[in-house]
Amino acid sequence: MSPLSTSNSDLILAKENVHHLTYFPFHGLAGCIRTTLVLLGEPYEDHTLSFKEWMAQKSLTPFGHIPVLREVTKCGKSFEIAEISAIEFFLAKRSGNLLGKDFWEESQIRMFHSSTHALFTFLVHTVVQSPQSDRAAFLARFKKTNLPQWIRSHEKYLVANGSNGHYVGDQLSIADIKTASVIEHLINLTNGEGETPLISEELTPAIMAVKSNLEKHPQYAGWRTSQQYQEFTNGNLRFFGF
Ligand SMILES: N[C@@H](CCC(=O)N[C@@H](CS)C(=O)NCC(=O)O)C(=O)O
Repeated sequence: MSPLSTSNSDLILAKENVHHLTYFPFHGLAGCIRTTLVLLGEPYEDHTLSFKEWMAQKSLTPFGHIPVLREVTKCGKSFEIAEISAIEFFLAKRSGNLLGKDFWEESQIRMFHSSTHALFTFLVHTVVQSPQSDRAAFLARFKKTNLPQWIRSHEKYLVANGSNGHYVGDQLSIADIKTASVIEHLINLTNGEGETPLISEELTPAIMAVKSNLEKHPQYAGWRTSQQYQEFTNGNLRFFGF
């Protein structure tokens, strides 16, 4: 990867570029990226890897992890970008309207996004990386401390912004997409038998408004009812259990 020259920067902003996302066949940590790609409505190809295919490709990726986004321009030049947050902000900036109206709005959007990203990566990484024998204790602690703390603060800030389904102002941002893309997994995590639900229309209406607001978007609604979305949901339930 070489630093972008001005001309590369121009090339990368071209609307006809094809976005190629490589990840596993589940939502995992790629929900916000896939949602943003769907909302952009630009040419986009989703490449999923089995674990065997991944092991063969791991050393070829920038940091040995996926997702990785490859941007292919009309003239065949290709640019690669890795790291979830970097990809999300790359797409948000490229979209031209997911980072607020000014620097302060963007800073707040980054703050809310970062809080949700930290919560969800902590959950996914610990579930995947901790020994099976430690998982129940980890999940119990997550549901008792980390998740309620996130819910309390996010509900509070969303109410303060008027419970309009947005964190900042009255327009969709990458922070809204981030929350909307993790919420159904957090609900699955806390809605099992014998569990105490923590997120619902009654308990957290402002958080739920972020989800329902995004679901009004025809492209997103269409993707959620697609077979591919359902397959990724099934993959998530099999692999993570939420
Ligand atoms: N720091 C990376 C972490 C991404 C990550 O954890 N990816 C997991 C999948 S959810 C992965 O690549 N797992 C396979 C591996 O590490 O070999 C990012 O932000 O993109």
